[in-house]
Amino acid sequence: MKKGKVMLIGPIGSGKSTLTKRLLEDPTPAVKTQALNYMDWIIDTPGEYSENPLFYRSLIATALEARILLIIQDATRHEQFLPPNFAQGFPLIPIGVITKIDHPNADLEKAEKLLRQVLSNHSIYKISSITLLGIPDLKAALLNLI
Ligand SMILES: Nc1nc2c(ncn2[C@@H]2O[C@H](COP(=O)(O)OP(=O)(O)O)[C@@H](O)[C@H]2O)c(=O)[nH]1
Ligand SMILES: [Mg+2]
Repeated sequence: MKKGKVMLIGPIGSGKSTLTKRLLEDPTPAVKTQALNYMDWIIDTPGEYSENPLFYRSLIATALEARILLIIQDATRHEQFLPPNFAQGFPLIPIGVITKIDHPNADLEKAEKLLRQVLSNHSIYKISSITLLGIPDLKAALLNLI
């Protein structure tokens, strides 16, 4: 029996919807929406919710249905929108994911540093939704926890 869902948070364009498709092995392309998207055991949240503190209340309300908080960091981005230790505000298991590790501009060291600011010492997975590197490991870990 599943005890809760996996809620993805992260800025616009960080790869949340594409990762959702890969985890669910859904071959259809990810489309941009500004609404919460419930797909099987995953809740994909709009990037606006992570970029604008006015939406944090929505994230916290949505978290009631979740067990895992998956915090997405794009390996090609050099900024962190979320405030320090943001994960601590949620009664969920926080897990970090660095996306786009296949990208020529990926800076994994920088991405990990940015992610640690919000996640402290919790687990971080590194994945590519293009080459699928790291996806099976992440999926297995998540299914084991929910
Ligand atoms: N190179 C590369 N591009 C990716 C990866 N994941 C997503 N993208 C691209 O990044 C853009 C934003 O992805 P999307 O999943 O819509 O991000 P979201 O706004 O967080 O849902 C799209 O053009 C994707 O094709 C990845 O692992 N590697
Ligand atoms: Mg999306």
